[in-house]
Amino acid sequence: MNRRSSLIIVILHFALVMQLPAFGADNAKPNIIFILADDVGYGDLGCYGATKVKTPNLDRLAREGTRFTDAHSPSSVCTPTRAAFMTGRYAWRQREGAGILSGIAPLAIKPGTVTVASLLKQAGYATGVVGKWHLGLGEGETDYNREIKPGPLEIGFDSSFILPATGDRTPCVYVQDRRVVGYDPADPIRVNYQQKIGDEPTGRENPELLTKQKHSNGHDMTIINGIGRIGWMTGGKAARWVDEDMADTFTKQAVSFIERPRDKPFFLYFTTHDAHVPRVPHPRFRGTSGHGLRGDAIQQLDWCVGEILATLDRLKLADNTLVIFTSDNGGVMDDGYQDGTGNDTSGHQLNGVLRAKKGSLYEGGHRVPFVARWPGKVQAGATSNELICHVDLLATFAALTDQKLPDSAAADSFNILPALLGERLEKPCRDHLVHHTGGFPGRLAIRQGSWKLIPGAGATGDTKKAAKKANTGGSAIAELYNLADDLPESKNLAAEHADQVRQISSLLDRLRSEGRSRP
Ligand code: NG6
Ligand code: CA
Repeated sequence: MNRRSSLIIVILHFALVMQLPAFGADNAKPNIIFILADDVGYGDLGCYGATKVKTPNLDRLAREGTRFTDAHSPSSVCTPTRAAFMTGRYAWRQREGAGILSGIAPLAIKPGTVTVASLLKQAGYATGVVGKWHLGLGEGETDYNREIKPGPLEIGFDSSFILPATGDRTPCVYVQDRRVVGYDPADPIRVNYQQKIGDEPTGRENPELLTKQKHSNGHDMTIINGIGRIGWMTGGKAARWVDEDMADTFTKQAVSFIERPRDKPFFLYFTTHDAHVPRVPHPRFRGTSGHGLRGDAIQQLDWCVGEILATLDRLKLADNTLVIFTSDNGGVMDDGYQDGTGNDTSGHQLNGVLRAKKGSLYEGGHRVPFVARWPGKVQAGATSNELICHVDLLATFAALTDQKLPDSAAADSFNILPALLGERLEKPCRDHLVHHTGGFPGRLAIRQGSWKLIPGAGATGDTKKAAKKANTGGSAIAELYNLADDLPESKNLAAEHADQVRQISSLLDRLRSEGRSRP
C-alpha cells in the first residue's frame, strides 16, 4: 500500500468515526427533520412574541432560519392535519382521516398512497417517525397483542416509535415498528371506546384515584398513571407509559435515529406530544414558566428541540439538514383537564392576536408558528409573509429531491420551496387555501389573497350545531374578512362585499368538486 492510499483509508475511517456524510452520499439532498408540535399556538413561542414562556432553542432556530407569519395547519385538529401533511391532499376529501381518531381506529392512509415518507424513501432517504401518530393502525379494530400492521412501515417509514393516538387516549403504550414496547403476552391489552372493560378504576367511578390530574370535561375513563383517559383499557401493565417521561423517551429515540450510521440522507418526522393534554411535564420543567403547566410543557418541548439541534451540531450535520418546526393546530387552554389553564391569569396570549382557538375556522384554529432552517440555503433571521400550509410539504420535498409526483398523488400540495429559500417571487406560491375543522366533510373556510371567507352554516348545508362547534358563532350568514388589515377577524365585510363573497364561494365550490387543486 502506498502512502496515498493509506492516507485515503485514514480519511475514510475518520469520516466514519465522525459520522460525517460518507463519501458517495448524495450531498445535494439534505437531511430533513420535520418537527410537528401538538396544540402549540401562534403566540406560544418567544420568536412569535411570547414573554411568559421561554423558548430559547426555537428562538435560535428562527434566528438562524426564516420565520413564517402566514403558515397554516391543514385542519384545526390533529388527525386531518397529519393526514393532509402525509399525503399532500386535503383530509376533508375523504372520510378516513378527516376526523379525530380513537386509539383503535384502522390506518387512515391506504398502503400504496404516495406519502412524504414513501416519496423520500424512493429518493434514497432513510425515513423514521418518532412521536404522536394519530393516523390509525391496522385493519379494522387495532389489536395491540399481535404484529400491528399496516402502520407507518407500510406507508413509507423504515422505522417508527410512536404513541398510537393521543396522550389522553388509550392504549397508553408505545409501539415500536409493529410491536407494543414492553409487551407481556401474559397480560394482554384490551381497549374499548364504547363501554367499560375489565375492572380497573375509572375517573368517573373513582375520582379519588386521580392523583396526578383531574378531568374537567370527558377524560373520565380508565385511570392510567393517576390520570383519567378517553377510552377504557385493561392489561399491558408493564408496557404503560409514564407521562412525565414521554418527552425524554421521544427525544432519546429521535436523537438515536439521527445518530444511526448510514450512507444516505435521512428524513425524521418528529412529532411531539407537548403541549397537548394531559400536560404533565417532567418535574425538572414544573414551575419553570410564567404560564403554569401549559407553559412548562412548551418549555419542555423547547428543550426537546434543543437536543435535536445539539445533536446536529455534535455530528456536524447542521449545515446539511433542513429543519422545520410547526404545530398541528392552534393553541387551546382547558382541553379536558384541570391543569390550571381553565383560570389562567398569566396574561399569556397563546394564539397571539388571533381569534378563537384549536378546533375553530377562525385564524386561532389553524394559523401556527412555522420556522425553517437550512444554513446557507434558507435565509437566516428572515420573516416571510408567504401563505403556506403543511399540505404543501409533499410537493416541496419532491422538488427538493428532484422527484416527479404522479398526477394522481398530492392533490392539494403546492411547491413552496421558493418561499423556503427566500427567492424573490413574481406571484405567490399559492393564491388560495382551504381551511377545515374536524370531521367529514367537516366545515370549510377559504383564503384567497388576503380575503378569508367562512361560508354561512346555511350556505354549506351544515347544521347550526356544527357551526357552533366550529366556533364560528353559529352564524347562518357568511363571514368575510380582509386579513391584511384585520388579522383578529373583527369586522365582517360580507354585506359590503357581496361580489367578493360570491366569487370566493364559487372558487371553494370548484376546489371541492374538482377533487384536486395542485397546479
Ligand atoms: C377532543 C378531546 C380533547 C382532545 C381532542 C383531540 C374531550 C372533551 N376533548 O375530543 O381533549 O383530545 O379531542 O386533540 O374529550 S387533537 O389535537 O389530537 O386533535
Ligand atoms: Ca393537536
